[in-house]
Amino acid sequence: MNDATPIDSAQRESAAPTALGHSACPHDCPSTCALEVELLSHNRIGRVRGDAGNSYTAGVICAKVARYSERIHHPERLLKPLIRSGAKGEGQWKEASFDAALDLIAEKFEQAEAKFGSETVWLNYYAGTMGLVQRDGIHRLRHAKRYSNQFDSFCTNMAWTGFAMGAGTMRGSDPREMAQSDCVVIWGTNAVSTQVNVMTHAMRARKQRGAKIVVIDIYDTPTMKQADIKVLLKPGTDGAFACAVMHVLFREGLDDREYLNKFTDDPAGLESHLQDKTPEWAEAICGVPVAEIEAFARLVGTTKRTFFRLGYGFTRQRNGAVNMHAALSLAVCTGSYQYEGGGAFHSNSDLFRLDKSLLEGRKYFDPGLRWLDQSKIGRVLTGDAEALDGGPPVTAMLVQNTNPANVAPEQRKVIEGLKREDLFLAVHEQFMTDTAELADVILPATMFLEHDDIYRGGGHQHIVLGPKLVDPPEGPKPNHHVIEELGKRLGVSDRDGFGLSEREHIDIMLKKRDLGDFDSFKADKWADVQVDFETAHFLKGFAHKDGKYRFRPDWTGTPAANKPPKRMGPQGPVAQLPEFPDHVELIETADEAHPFRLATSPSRSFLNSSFAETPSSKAREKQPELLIHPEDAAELGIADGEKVRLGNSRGELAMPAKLDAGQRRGVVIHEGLWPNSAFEGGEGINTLTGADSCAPYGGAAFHDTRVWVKKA
Ligand SMILES: Nc1nc2c(c(=O)[nH]1)N[C@H]1C(S)=C(S)[C@@H](COP(=O)(O)OP(=O)(O)OC[C@H]3O[C@@H](n4cnc5c(=O)[nH]c(N)nc54)[C@H](O)[C@@H]3O)O[C@H]1N2
Ligand SMILES: Nc1nc2c(c(=O)[nH]1)N[C@H]1C(S)=C(S)[C@@H](COP(=O)(O)OP(=O)(O)OC[C@H]3O[C@@H](n4cnc5c(=O)[nH]c(N)nc54)[C@H](O)[C@@H]3O)O[C@H]1N2
Ligand code: SF4
Ligand SMILES: [Mo]
Repeated sequence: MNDATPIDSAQRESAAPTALGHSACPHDCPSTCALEVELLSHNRIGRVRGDAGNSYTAGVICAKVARYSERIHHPERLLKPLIRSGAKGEGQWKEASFDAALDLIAEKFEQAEAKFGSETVWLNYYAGTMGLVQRDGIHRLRHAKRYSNQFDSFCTNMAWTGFAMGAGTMRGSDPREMAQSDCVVIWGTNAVSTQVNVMTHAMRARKQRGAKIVVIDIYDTPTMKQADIKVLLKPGTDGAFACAVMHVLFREGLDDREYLNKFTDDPAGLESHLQDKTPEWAEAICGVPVAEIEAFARLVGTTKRTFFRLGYGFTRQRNGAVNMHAALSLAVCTGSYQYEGGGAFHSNSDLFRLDKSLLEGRKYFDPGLRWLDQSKIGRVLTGDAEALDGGPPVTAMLVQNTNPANVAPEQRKVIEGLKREDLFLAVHEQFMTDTAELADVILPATMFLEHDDIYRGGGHQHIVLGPKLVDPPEGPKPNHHVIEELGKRLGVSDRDGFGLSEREHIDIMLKKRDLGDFDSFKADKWADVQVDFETAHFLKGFAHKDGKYRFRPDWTGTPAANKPPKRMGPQGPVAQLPEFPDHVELIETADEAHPFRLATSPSRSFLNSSFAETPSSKAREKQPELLIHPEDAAELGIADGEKVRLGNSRGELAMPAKLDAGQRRGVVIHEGLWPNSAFEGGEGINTLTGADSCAPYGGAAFHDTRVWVKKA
């Protein structure tokens, strides 16, 4: 059965699973799992499972989504529009009708525009749902109204930039091929926690072929605990490690010279550049002993079918783009792309090619209007002239599908800005988040099973449909509804792209791509858009004009999804980027005043700031903690479980220490985006992280923060 069937009232009473619905996980996870949902009634769900018929999901999903009934039927879900009645953030609200709340938002937007011009309005959005219609439809209103543009920089910038600099595009070997590998290198992604399906395919290779699993990370993550070989780096040093490995490959003749001559720009130049990038040189930077560097080089140099699964985490450093490019260059050096089960993969985002121009109102897009960098929201809202890009102050906002008061760096500035008396803040949300608490108007939002949408799997190759399967409670409305209704009230509902339903937008995107339509997708559940082996493995050439991989990237000249618009120009300390793969000391290196390096890695049971409200996720994660090496703790006189303080120029926090020898000395780890209220003092982990741009195409370095730590 492919969709929800009508349920009679007798079945409704019994609460027994009566039907299965099919959907896609909407959360910002590269796995984008195909889901089977038990439908208990027209408005209640039971268990959620992975669809066994989908070749990537293969029947496996994470525990938090399996228990989605906890989230969708949560007693604290926002159900009524709320209008602030006390001071900002005080928690006093009066209820309103949805229409009255929309009227008020439109009125405030018009007033703000009359005073400061259209760019004073910021529609701030991101990745709460990854559905194309509900996530990206907000741009239709933005462009039609000539509101400020948003530069997206939270997530993909360094990773995609580094990869595209080398390969010229964002795709790679079919991730399902991992099962055909003899060695799977899981690099800078904590897949057990953040994209569990990587493990399904890697473990198949181990079981069926005796493949070795190598994990490269900065601490002993749940993924590293599963590894045959653990490579434990200091944060921000992957470039040094990759260079030394390539040095050994050249030194011992383990590079594939014939392949390099055919498919790469300058193998001789690379070899000579790597002359002094010895394992001894790298050990001093990255902490990995010479013998381990050499052993890893020999393993990947002699195992033809080595699959490099490159993650996001290791690129959340100020030198992240360089490190991604270095890791990819290593995969190219071995010639691994020539073999089934070999090559490198990061994301398939260039495979999908769904045309969103009507949905996003591209016709009205003006790149010359000012750009606001989402990571610099704190600077924008506190009047930093550079962050305001020469435009007026932001005095009216709709925040939809994101939680900047929690997830954005430089949190003190973000909160200070969101609390400004002269800022009108509307928030469209499912829960009372840190951001919603500061709103003037809150609109309740539907969840994915309550509206229609379509999803792309960045970590695989499926486009998956998520049709409406259950009725929402009385109150919440989809993002699409809010955008359409504001369009009417703000006088742009006659523009192209307005006036269509979610299904009509989905039909238009699918038809343009010859992929059928909403109804055929409802029967098929998904489409597999994988390209052929030779294309995926770049055996017809890499995606640069001359078909050659770039060991010498053109750091500001390569088109990539995240290239900042002309008006913004290249970002960060571009002049310091190296000619060839290298280690660049652009990171926040530890110093006497800040002897520790902090990474703020995702936790298994939260997804960014989502799921921090569900009972089973809360029970699993227990409390915010700081992982610290026992020898560091001993020096500071800190016992396990004891409260520590940590801080830097941006602020300070307190939390219990957890003694753990899983990382190198001088490295501390905090897992999870806990609500700010989970900390004493009410400030969250992003109080400590910085919003300065990474070179060359921007991005936030969430795992690259220097701090002091002391006993509280
Ligand atoms: N310290 C630190 N900070 C980080 C990171 C980190 O690793 N460390 N990771 C960064 C990364 S990679 C990312 S992508 C960002 C993500 O940051 P966000 O995009 O803000 O991500 P979420 O917390 O997943 O989702 C935000 C909100 O969207 C809401 N939401 C979900 N679905 C819908 C919907 O259909 N409609 C509406 N209106 N709302 C909805 C959820 O309830 C949630 O409160 O965070 C970044 N911040
Ligand atoms: N459970 C859960 N799943 C998630 C998320 C979540 O918050 N929770 N977030 C989702 C989102 S938005 C994204 S973008 C993806 C991200 O998923 P991943 O690609 O897995 O990226 P991260 O989780 O940020 O980091 C992965 C690992 O990189 C490590 N790391 C940090 N710095 C370095 C370094 O310099 N070198 C190396 N080698 N490793 C380093 C971190 O400690 C972490 O263990 O996950 C998605 N899935
Ligand atoms: S969060 Fe990731 S692993 Fe979990 S169901 Fe969604 S896509 Fe799959
Ligand atoms: Mo992300």
